Amino acid sequence: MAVQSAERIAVAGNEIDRPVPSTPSNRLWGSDAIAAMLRELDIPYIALNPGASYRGIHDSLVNYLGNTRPRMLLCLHEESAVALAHGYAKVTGRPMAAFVHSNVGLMHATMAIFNAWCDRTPVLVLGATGPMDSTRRRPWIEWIHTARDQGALIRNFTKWDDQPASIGSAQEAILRAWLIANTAPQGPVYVNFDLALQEDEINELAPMPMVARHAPPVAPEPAGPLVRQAAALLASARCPVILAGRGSRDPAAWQQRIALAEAIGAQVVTDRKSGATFPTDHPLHIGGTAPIVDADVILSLDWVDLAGTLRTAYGSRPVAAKVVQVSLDQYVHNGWSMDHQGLPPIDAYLLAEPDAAVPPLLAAVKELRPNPPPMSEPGPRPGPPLLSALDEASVIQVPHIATALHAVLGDAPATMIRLPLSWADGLWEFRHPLDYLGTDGGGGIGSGPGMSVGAALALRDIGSSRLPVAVLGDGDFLMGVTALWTAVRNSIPLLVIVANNRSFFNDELHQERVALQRGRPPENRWIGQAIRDPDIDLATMARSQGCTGIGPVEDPKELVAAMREAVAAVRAGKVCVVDVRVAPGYSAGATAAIMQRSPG
Ligand SMILES: Cc1ncc(C[n+]2csc(CCOP(=O)(O)OP(=O)(O)O)c2C)c(N)n1
Ligand SMILES: [Mg+2]
Repeated sequence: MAVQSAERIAVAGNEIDRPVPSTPSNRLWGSDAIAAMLRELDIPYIALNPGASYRGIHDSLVNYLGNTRPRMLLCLHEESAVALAHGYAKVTGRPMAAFVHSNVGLMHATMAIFNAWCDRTPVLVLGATGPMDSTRRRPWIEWIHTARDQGALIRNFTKWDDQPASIGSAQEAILRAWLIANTAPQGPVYVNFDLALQEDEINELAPMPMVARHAPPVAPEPAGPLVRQAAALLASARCPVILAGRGSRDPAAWQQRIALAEAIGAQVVTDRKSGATFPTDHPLHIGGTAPIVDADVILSLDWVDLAGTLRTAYGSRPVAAKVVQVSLDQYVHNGWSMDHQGLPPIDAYLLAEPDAAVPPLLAAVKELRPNPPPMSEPGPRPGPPLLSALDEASVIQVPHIATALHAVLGDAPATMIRLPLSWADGLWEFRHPLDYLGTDGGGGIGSGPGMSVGAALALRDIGSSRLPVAVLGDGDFLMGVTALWTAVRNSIPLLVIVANNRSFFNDELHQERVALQRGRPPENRWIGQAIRDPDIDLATMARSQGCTGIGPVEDPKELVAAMREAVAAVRAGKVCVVDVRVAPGYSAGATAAIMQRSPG
């Protein structure tokens, strides 16, 4: 078949990169059967950076499947490709795929895979190698494309990987990987395709595994006696606390969590690492972990680092409260990474997903305690500075970003996809599970732009009217900035606000702390940290990729106008970046000083 150039068709901002049809032919290649399996699973997208190791499958995706279901999302870096898939799954709870080139592409992708692993988020990572048959290798290049055990690069932070040796086993591997990724605790998986397997001609498409008979298992309910034991503790608690950790985006599960807290009058603590799991403006929601030490019963709903949180509250004293743990997490602890965190004392252990455990717990609690305790009036809560603060301030502080965005958005729904370390609790209320999506999981910066694009893509595809907003640190933005090109290319509306303190500032604080401990000059903290001289023009970086770029905004009085322009651009379908030069400093004390305290 003659090689034809692809036609680029832009249709309603959604359908691009449509290939010219191939001449009908009976000839088939192994990669066609592999691509057909991806179609069978109805995988919507493959974020990728190309490479010759998977040129066979690349051809099949374009010329056999017509670049639809799955559709390619070209990324400028493999780390963005996986981060994009991570962000997508954060919204949908279901994986999309990311394809990375042999060895080197996977090496680029490793941090993003680690992030997805620690965030217990499903991503189907696909890769390639070989040919494993050395007699078939092209000189040099196919030797450096081949590793004896490529999956070893990421095996310690994936749930499963495989390198299938036949088409039948490749199809089964994709299906198995899909199932494992989708089963709680969710996580990334890796399937690696031999180049020869992809490029060998095949006679026919053998019958494929029946996807309908391989549905991901339904989340198991915790055992009845354990539910009753935990419910007895909760129902008789005088001062219960719920630590609402990892949770789904399901609004029904959200309501059940609220009902359980109200049924026992529990104070509820949420975690910025996890997405929104409880309404932050609910009278029972408490900012910070202070009430833990007074609790007589603590219910952890898959709280990240329960042992560490208890240790912070109790110090070296024994944990006085009874502890109920609801988590499946130990199923993925493997001993390589310590992301299993400390070992907490537990009095009732419900080995279940919180979404599956809360309804039976609620039912059992209601039987034991039909009348919920009265709810006390909410105390004063911190809120963003008043609008007038923007007229009075001489420099922009991070909380002013919330003030300006509030002023422009009013009550219009938004999804805060990411928030930086400098974002204080109370600056934004979360009233729905899609109001906030949590952090990167593995602490790997540079993930912010890619994850934001993936989440914004998912929000677009589910038809959400929410404004997709990511507030990113400048360091995070700069490491992953080229992910934004993929958003522009694919008409994915997104607002990125860079809280630009022109520094890897978190680490300036570390240097300051160390210097103070050692009696050395803390004023040197910026050396090797500040991103200045030259200052980087972030708005130009954004514009160079086709985004709307606004800023640098340095005057607090100009912040609302900048946000207004940005929100209008995103509502018109654009990717917009606002470079907000913020004061370098985000100690809790400094932030608290400019926050207003509003009654309830
Ligand atoms: C890949 C990676 N490299 C380095 C770090 C260490 N680190 C943690 S926070 C941080 C600074 C982040 O800078 P920025 O995004 O600008 O946020 P800021 O602290 O300035 O608010 C760094 C370098 C990391 N977490 N991940
Ligand atoms: Mg910074």
